[in-house]
Amino acid sequence: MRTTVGIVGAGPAGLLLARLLHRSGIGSVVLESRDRAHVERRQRAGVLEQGTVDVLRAAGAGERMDREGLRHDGIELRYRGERHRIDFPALTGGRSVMVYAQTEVCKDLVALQLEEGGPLLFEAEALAVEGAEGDRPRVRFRHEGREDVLECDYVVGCDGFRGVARKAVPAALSRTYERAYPFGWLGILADVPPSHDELVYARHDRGFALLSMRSPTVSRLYLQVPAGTDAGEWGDEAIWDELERRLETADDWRLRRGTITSKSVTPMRSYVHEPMRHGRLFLAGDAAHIVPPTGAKGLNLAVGDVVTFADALIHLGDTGSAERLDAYSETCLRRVWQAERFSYDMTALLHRDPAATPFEDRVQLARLERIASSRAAAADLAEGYTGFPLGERR
Ligand code: RFL
Ligand code: PHB
Repeated sequence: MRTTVGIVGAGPAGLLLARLLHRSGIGSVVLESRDRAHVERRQRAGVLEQGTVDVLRAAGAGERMDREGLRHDGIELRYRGERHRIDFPALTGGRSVMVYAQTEVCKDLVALQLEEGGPLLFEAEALAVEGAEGDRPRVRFRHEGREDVLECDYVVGCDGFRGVARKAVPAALSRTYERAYPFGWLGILADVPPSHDELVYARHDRGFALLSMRSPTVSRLYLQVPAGTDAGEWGDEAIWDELERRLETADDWRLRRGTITSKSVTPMRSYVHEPMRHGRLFLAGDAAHIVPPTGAKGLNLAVGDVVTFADALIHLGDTGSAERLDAYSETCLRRVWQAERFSYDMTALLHRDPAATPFEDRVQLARLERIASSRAAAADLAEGYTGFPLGERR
């Protein structure tokens, strides 16, 4: 099999890239190791930055998002029983975010790709990317019990943190930066209307809690738990009791309880692989970098990477100049590191570090008070949350 761009992985990065290329008349083949149902059901991100929303619309993939997504103009920070709203449009000159689940983004993109786009092969596991240094890179893969080779002009590794594409960068050329956190998130989905109309990020002496949502009738909530926690250790009532404690306010706000339909623990990690390009292999999304979910940045970063790649390839076709393609890694990494910093700061601001001293705990509260009392501090958070510019070039 032969194509212009071989895409490994049909998460949001791979699916959106295939769509962007298709709209510009560039051929691609997407290889995805899991089946369609798995890709469409994997519970993950919920918040789309303004820039991501604009990209999905421009790619002709925004119709259902605009109908069913929930525009959010702010978030609430909660600590010591106090509630403080961050007003995004007022602090950023009009920006907001959209709550529309990653599962739905993926469903929309899969449907469009199967209807209009190039091949999207499910249960096609990439085994290795080879020949990245030359001008005919290949993806070796297994599909329907047979091994096959996809020959390409370019390969984009969109195969997530545990994928194979990154392994094709020689160790001597790789630099990795990593931080593991001593806690994770226990996440639940529950059949109950959200208890607040905006997301609530709560810092509590017992640990962080987050109230989010998937729709007007489905809530998504998270609890900070020690690293290595098994979701099975937590009974449903214990989860609701703990959420109630951590989200408690001094006023008459109440948490609504409902049937829990899913329960899982996510470890928290910061990770960056540099460079994001090796020869004709380009890494995009979680294949190149991971952020802890506190800043809601992972999916949005993946979108930024593939937009940068697609723009650069289109520019090459239009002008003959490979300048943008050559600058891919550098262009992406500038935005990646801003998101890494923001996600790290949001995590430190809101989580209980078991090793923190009483002094550090007080500094954490002082940081929250600073955001609640200074427009400049609140604006910094609002700018970071609503997103850093997409595909920014020098
Ligand atoms: P994905 O989504 O991991 O997709 C990679 C795909 O590659 C496939 N694959 C392979 N295919 C073929 N051959 C192989 N050898 C392969 N190996 C792997 C996989 O099956 C998969 O389909 O990466 P991508 O596309 O880069 O997308 C990244 C996002 O999924 C991720 O950053 C976000 O989900 C992170 N994230 C959030 N991001 C946000 O922007 N906003 C949020 O609110 C947000 N909340 C979250 C999150 C991630 C979470 N978890 C579970 C990590 C909340 C949570 C709890
Ligand atoms: C979610 O709804 O899954 C979600 C929202 C905000 C975050 C992380 C996850 O920061």
